[in-house]
Amino acid sequence: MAKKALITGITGQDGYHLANLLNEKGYEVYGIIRGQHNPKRERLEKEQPFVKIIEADLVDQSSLVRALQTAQPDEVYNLGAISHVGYSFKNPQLTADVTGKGTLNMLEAIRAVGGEKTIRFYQASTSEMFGGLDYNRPGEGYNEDSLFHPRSPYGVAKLYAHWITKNYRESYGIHASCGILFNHEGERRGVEFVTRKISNAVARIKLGKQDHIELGNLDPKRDWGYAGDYVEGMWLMLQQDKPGDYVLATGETHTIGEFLDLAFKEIGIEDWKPYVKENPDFMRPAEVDILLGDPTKAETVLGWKRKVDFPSLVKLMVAHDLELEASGEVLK
Ligand code: NAP
Ligand code: F7E
Repeated sequence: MAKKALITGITGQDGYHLANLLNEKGYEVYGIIRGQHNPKRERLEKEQPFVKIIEADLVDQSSLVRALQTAQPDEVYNLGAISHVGYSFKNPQLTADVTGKGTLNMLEAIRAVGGEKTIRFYQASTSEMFGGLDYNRPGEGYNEDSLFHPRSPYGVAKLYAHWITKNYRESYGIHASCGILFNHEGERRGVEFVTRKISNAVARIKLGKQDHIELGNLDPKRDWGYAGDYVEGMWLMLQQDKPGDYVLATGETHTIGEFLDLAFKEIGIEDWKPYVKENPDFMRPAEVDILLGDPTKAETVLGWKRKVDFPSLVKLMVAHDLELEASGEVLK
């Protein structure tokens, strides 16, 4: 019998990669779509027709109960969230409801259908919970034992989701694991995130469709990996006999300036400064200055390792956007 998986956040970057991975592994894949006319539904139906769509919303627990009753999943991957840090400052209560309490709603739905012993649960935790104040393990990278100090409503909501997942593991014996994932990017990254914003702008500049890009703070450093590698780690967590928490990261950190260097070099431009304008609208009330992860536990216990390195990541994103922009297709 094929295993069954239910994914929240199926229309997001990770949902796309994870659905493909599980499909390749022979899973029956169910995906939750929210909204009465979600514009991303058409694309999902076209690109991933194997996904069985269920209409539900993380803020509506009754809809999650029905989704579980329909899918009868062996595994639930909770990727759905308000995931943009800047947006979370503008909509903090919505972020708490979706990103924080949405996780509780799903865990309670699992209890409501009596799935504590039969359903394995993955929670999409984040490096944003660490907050980037480099006082924990200076220079060594955050690991599963590092202190948390979230710096945004998003980070705080994710920390609640992280701890309620651990609490339900300890209280009700649910096989629930948290992947503490550092930034991961790729050709399906939303254009509201800095890497995709840059790769897309670089492609458009090359094709003469725009002449500059407006960005906020260029100094922060991030541990950037490729999303396709990270969904493999999510799946591995749920295949372990025991649940646990794992950092997935590359162990390297780079500034936005370094991303710009490599991206502009792909179109033959050595000095990007004339093409980049500072715009305070993209700055945040509190910034996470540096994120660097230590994936030793995932590498040792899960046998997980990222395959795509930083220069290859930038290259693949720019190449993808050059093709997309040249084709005239609308960026979705
Ligand atoms: P993403 O592209 O922003 O996707 C977020 C998904 O959540 C979308 O499918 C969105 O649906 C869905 N969603 C939003 N509100 C919802 C609601 N009320 N009910 C149900 N679904 C809802 O995010 P991602 O990059 O794929 O990340 C996946 C998860 O990992 C997120 O939880 C994110 O916070 C977390 N994470 C991401 C990273 C990273 O670097 N990418 C790192 C650590 C953790 P719509 O399409 O309808 O808006
Ligand atoms: O910002 C700076 C910005 O929005 C990265 C999410 O997936 O990863 C992501 O969160 C950095 C920040 O990602 C612009 O201030 C400058 O320092 O691409 P981002 P993020 O905030 O790191 C974590 C791990 C998650 O969990 C989140 O869900 O870039 N920056 N100028 C800018 N950022 C944006 N978005 N736009 C700019 O114009």
